[in-house]
Amino acid sequence: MAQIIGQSLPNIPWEEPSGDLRLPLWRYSGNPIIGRDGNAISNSVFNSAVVPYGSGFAGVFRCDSTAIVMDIFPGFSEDGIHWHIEDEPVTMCGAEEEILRKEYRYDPRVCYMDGHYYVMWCNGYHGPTIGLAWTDDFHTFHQLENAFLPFNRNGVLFPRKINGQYMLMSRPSDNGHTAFGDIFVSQSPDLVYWGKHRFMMGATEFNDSGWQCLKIGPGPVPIETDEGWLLIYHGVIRTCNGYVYRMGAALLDLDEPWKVLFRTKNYILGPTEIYECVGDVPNTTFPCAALADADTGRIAVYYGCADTVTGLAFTTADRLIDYIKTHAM
Ligand code: BMA
Repeated sequence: MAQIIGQSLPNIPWEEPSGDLRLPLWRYSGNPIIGRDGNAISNSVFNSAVVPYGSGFAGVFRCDSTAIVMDIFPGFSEDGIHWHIEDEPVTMCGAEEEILRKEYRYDPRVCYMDGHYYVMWCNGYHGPTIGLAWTDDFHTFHQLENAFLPFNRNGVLFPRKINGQYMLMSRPSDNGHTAFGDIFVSQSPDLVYWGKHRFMMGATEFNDSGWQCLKIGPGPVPIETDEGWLLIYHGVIRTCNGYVYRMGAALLDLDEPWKVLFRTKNYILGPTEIYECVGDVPNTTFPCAALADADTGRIAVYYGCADTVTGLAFTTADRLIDYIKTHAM
């Protein structure tokens, strides 16, 4: 039995699978849980992040407006399924006017660490880079320096220091719909200065694992288990109809998390449902958050569907880790 190392979460959203599963993840029967009209201004609500908060849950949501302007918004929920997303975007405070200047913000992740909730997102600063902030209440957000120079996307913190260092995954990119991408880990003593960059894993050869042969990027904040860090990530293939985004999973070394122990050859979930295949960017399943219950091993994954709505899928640490090992590259 793989053991999740973390908090118990008896109120984790949950539904048992029905029928035989071909894949280790199964979808919530009420998907999508958030529609494109999730708040007053939204054209679409997707690629968003949630965490346990108080007796319920809080999150930071990507809402693209009906002007198609990308920004992030606080949201709250009692049960992790029904969400109230605020109509005003996250406002940041911080020391440097230069860093507070807003271009665009998207694809947030949230991680609880050292008594604060840290938010990472793709932050426009003369091109996409990794924005960082912390909050205690999801109303006042304290912005830190951008972690990197542009161009970079998919910044995802590990939820604790490892060997005395904060660790941040990222996916260096270009300024467009990047046609390449590998995952790196960077280290910092203070969440400001990042270095000691290590290659973690890259896109595959088409003939080895076609669904992740163009680019990959980290998804939710990794889940610590006694078998390694459990990472859910996205992988992309370019087809004659454009990019297709699916999900994979890997187990990473606990002390040197850029060392990949196992990585799935098969995807663990991909766009097959109508709300994943039809929308503003068809054929996209893009995971950005996972809740985990250390007592039962239950995991609930939040993912963007077709860049339009938000879905929920379930697995357990046992089932997913077994799948990773038995379907490794
Ligand atoms: C990526 C990001 C994601 C998006 C995906 C598919 O480059 O912009 O936010 O889900 O493309 O459009």
